Amino acid sequence: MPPTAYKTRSPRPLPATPRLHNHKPETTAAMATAGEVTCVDFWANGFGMRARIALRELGVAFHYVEEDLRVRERSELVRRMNPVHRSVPILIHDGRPVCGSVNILEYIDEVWGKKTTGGPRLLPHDPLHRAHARFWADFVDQKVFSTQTKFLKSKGEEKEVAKVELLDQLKHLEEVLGDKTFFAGDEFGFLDAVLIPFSSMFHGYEQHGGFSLETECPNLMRWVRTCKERESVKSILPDEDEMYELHKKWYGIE
Ligand SMILES: N[C@@H](CCC(=O)N[C@@H](CS)C(=O)NCC(=O)O)C(=O)O
Repeated sequence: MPPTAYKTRSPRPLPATPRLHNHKPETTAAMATAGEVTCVDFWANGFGMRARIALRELGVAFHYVEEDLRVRERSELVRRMNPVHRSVPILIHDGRPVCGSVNILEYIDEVWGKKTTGGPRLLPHDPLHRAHARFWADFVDQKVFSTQTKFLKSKGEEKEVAKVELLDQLKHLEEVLGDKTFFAGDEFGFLDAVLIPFSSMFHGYEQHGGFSLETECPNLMRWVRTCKERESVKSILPDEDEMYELHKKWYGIE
């Protein structure tokens, strides 16, 4: 079910001054048609990093509003724009919200991706490749994310089981990537944007599990390094130590 606020014909305007503007709208001609774009997110939210990376990849200027997830209560803006889940990221385009990170990526691609002019776009042109990209994106959300949570939350035998499961899932992705530069080939795209935020926890995985991802998944680690050369990724991914420290607090890891 779409968020009810989406159905509102005349949404209430956003606060005149969002609380934090990390990404000042740029003013090139290519960006003039973007309209008013705001991304509400928390700096360490892997789901939201996807949206922010995609906006940067497609050169869409946007305002950034930080929603501090360390605080229990959700802001009025989040409750109003995503009343169903009260989660971030939320992309607000000309006052109307789009929720759910994968849904947001598809929206960004439909609105700002260059389908016909050969410019940057996220989803592959070929329908079968598009279906594969969506399949593996779902795998990341349904499998990798929940295994990551289990791995970080658990101790002893349960943690060992989750570790094996997580490595197994990462090896699946390693295989899907193969020796390609990016998941869809030579161009950074949808599945790259979906997965690369998880790499900010790879260091945490290694610390927590006592393994080396360079040894276990060399292709994936090469891909991480290549992605991190991109301005879009470099500017959005947080420091890996800070990420792990935050997760340690969240999950009570000693
Ligand atoms: N499936 C959603 C998941 C978003 C989500 O779960 N966001 C969490 C942070 S990881 C959130 O905002 N939680 C609200 C809260 O903690 O109060 C997406 O892809 O956007």
